[in-house]
Amino acid sequence: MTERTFSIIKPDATRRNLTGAINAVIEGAGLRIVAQRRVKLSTDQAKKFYEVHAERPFYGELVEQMTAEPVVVQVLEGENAVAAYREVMGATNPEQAAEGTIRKQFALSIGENSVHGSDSQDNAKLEIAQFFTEDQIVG
Ligand code: DAT
Ligand code: MG
Repeated sequence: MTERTFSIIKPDATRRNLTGAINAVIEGAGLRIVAQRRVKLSTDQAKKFYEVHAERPFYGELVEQMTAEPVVVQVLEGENAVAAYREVMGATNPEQAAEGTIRKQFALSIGENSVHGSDSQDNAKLEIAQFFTEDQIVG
């Protein structure tokens, strides 16, 4: 089924000029970038986005990293896009990420792991709505 997922190219990657290289992996996996914008997240935006992790010990560091430099927010579309993007992203910890995945190739650490991708269709819808209106998504 064709569906959409939400992606963020994180500050560690934009800082190293890796937006194009990461987009090439995304497109190579058959996902279409149907919306994309570069944005500097505010602390409030980053806190809200990662609210589910608020009680975790790494939450403060995560919010700091996500607001340190601009990010690129994206909507990706394709066959089973949520699962397909999680697969091409690789494991959260880059040491455990499979060969050829974005995190294996580009991540610096478990915290600075280059990309975010939604973990379910429900979360994809909620995350997309935090950054894009329907008319900004051109499939
Ligand atoms: P994912 O981004 O693979 O969905 P997650 O939702 O569990 O992973 O965590 C969100 C982000 O929080 C993750 O991309 C990086 C950071 N993070 C997770 N676990 C961490 C840890 N043990 N130490 C530092 N940062 C961590
Ligand atoms: Mg997650």
